[in-house]
Amino acid sequence: MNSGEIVSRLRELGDAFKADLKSRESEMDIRALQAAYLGGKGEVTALRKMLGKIPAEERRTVGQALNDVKDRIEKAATSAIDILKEGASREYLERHVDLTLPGRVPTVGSLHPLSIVMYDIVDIFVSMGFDVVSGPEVETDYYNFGALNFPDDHPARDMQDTFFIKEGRTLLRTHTSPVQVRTMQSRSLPIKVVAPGVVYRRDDDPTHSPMFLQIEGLLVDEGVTFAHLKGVLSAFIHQIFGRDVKLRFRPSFFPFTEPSAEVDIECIACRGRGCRLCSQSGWIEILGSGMIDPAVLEESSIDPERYTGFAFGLGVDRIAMLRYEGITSIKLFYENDPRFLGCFRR
Ligand code: 2NL
Repeated sequence: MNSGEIVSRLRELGDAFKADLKSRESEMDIRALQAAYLGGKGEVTALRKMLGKIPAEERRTVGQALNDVKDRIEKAATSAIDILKEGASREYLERHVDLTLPGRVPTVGSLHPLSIVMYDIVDIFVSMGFDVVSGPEVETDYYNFGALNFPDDHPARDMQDTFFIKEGRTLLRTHTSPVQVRTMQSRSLPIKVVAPGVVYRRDDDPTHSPMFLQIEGLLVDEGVTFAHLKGVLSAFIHQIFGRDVKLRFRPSFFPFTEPSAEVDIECIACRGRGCRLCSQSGWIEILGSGMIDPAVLEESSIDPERYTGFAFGLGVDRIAMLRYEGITSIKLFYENDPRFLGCFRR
């Protein structure tokens, strides 16, 4: 064969490969065909072996034709395989996926109802200039009871009511008041803070959970009176429950405040006429408050002759149950059933 014949045979082989490809239906078949053309026993290789016998000045052209045919065959094989794969995946999709079905809407999380209510309450006090403080959940007897004027034989100090870690020494805080005590002992006056957080008591029934959320507030300055307490707490209640809700301050007792008052609102379910929610009284208790007992100020090195203050505490779960009427058990807030949690949007 002369070099012209070799070149034209190589062209024919390229065309023949393309024609042969049409009858191949798998990647393996295509690769086998490619090997038959380009492999050691293939005709292209046989032609390459003639390269040594042709005149030196013609080798370049023949060599080029050899490279071209190798290139054509490889490219044709690869593109045939790509087309096969694409067809297979489309066929697979059509067989297994119904493209006419509507898309799935991704589920979006939401704040826990107690977090919503907690943030709303905190926001109101922040707007009145209160700072937000926090502290440990495992406390000492001193910060939880001692510094707050609890007598040694107070029932809250009993194993029945408090989770003790070391009897009489460390415990799970039963209110967020220890945070207020720590604040009085570390900050300079005046002090105006709220302490939101989780607290623990040995209670477990439809209206009590062993772990629940509380917010306490504390304001200490010169010249603070019960009128300031009434003003701040009235403003708070009107923002949470609406401008025209009726409220009353009812005398009460706490070891750490004197005088003390509980704040009730007119029952939101019966508007004061009396129903099951308010135990026929027409009123619902919202929070406890009072003027900080001079002994409590003194314990934290604040001079009660110069400074006075008020404090208050409220259960977030209670407020949430009133806001979202129809929640009959506090347990729903802690079971984290997504069907329940999905009902609340801020
Ligand atoms: C309630 C009542 C209250 C306080 C908490 C307090 C804190 C300090 C000093 C004085 Cl450091 N008082 N806190 C005062 C009155 C009532 O909570 O029923 N909470 C759910």
